[in-house]
Amino acid sequence: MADSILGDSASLWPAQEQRARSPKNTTMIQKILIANRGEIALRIVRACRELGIKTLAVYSEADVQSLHVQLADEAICIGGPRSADSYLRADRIIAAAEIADVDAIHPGYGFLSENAKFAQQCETCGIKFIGPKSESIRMMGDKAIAKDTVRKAGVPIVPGSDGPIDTEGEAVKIARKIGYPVIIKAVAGGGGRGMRIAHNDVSFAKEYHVARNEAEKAFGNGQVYIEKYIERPRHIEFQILADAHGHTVHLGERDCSVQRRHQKLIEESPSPFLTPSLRKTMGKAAIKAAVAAGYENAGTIEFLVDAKGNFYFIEMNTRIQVEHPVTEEVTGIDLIKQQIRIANGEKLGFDQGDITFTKHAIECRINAEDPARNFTPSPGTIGLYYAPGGHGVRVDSHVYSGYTIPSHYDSMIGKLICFGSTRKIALERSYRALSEYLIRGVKTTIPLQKAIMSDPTFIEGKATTAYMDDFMSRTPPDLFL
Ligand code: MV4
Repeated sequence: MADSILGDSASLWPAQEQRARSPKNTTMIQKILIANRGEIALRIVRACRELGIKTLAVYSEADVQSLHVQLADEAICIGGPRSADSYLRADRIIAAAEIADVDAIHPGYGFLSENAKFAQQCETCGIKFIGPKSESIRMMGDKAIAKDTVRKAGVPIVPGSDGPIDTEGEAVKIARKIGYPVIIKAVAGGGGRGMRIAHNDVSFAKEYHVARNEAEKAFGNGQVYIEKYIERPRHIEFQILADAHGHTVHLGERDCSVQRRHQKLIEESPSPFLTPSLRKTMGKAAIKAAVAAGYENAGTIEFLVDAKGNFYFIEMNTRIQVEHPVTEEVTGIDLIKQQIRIANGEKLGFDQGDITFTKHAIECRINAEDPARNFTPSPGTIGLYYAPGGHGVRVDSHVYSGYTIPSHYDSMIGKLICFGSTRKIALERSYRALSEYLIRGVKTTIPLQKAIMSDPTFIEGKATTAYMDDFMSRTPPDLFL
């Protein structure tokens, strides 16, 4: 703790007092291990506090001064700074869980959150994995099986191959039949990793082999499948909650079209593109997809939506997502608490008809990156840190003045969620809050996000997944200084 601006004591916050003020815990789950770091670890600590559940933080040597370590009831160091030596070490995490006698593990997002083997190990050890059954993770982790499963349930999918294609000859036949352009995707991929686009037979032959080799290297599974390439789609995903008693609801959509190289920069709900009738149709399809997967806990159904309003299932994410606060602010439902209650075996306390969408929310992911230099990561020590506040402003962040951003993890240092009764208010509030946000010592995406909040195309709700490339090419880099 020597390097922490919080001083020499273990924490500014005496755990004793926190425990004394905790509400009565009505769940069977008494203690949760948080197998993550950063803002999501802090988010989970906060939910547990309000539920009266004790928390165990696990952390790497690079995260000694992390807030989640300080705010948890207990903390165990599980290894070196590299993820592979700590947050990805299932064996050490389960050992920590057993030593500290926790009832459940919350995996957050990234790291082991969609690792079916880890979820299964938890199940075997009698520790609740706060997420779906390992079998659902395995099924949805194979993107070809996922598509086939939801297709059989009547959910529209992008036209393409029926499952993986193992020879170039067969693949090129299918590509011709689908019609170019086509996209080649890794069965074990997802989130944009391992995708190649082909415009004709010649480029297809090349991209098919590149895709297979990349997939083999990245995932240890070289299988690929083929889809019609949808040009300039919107990326719209539906939030699902499903309890262990066969009850599944959706909590509306998030429009995540503003991305760069598959890194989302801004997410919002409701989508400015969806009509009430399309929202209803897609929501029903999302529930069908989750039910087909035998899904339990919180999950996300990802769709591509074309300019005509055709929608296609592309994949399911079997974890809580970074952008979950957007849905929380629109619906008033705490998704992390719901995850814990579902893992505890409780019934959902509401029906689809009880869920109302009364607000508009916009989230900006604040990354320590330099947008003017091709988004190069900008790790280092934050000098002054001042977070915005006021009506309709939420900041989920683990950083503070004097915090050193480790270079070993992703560059997200916080999320700014602004909400109000209309999209216009959420936009104006986002611009205002971004202007108030001070983070000295490292470059951040804040100036870029301010520029987007004042860009007519974004303001008019016309952003597709092609928006960021277009915006960057028409905006001089000095606008982000
Ligand atoms: C596509 C596509 C076009 N056609 N599939 C990227 C993330 C991954 N989940 C799926 N992705 C895409 N799949 C077909 N058949 C375009 C993308 C895509 C994209 C999707 C969502 C958000 C941003 C994107 C940026 C480029 C490509």
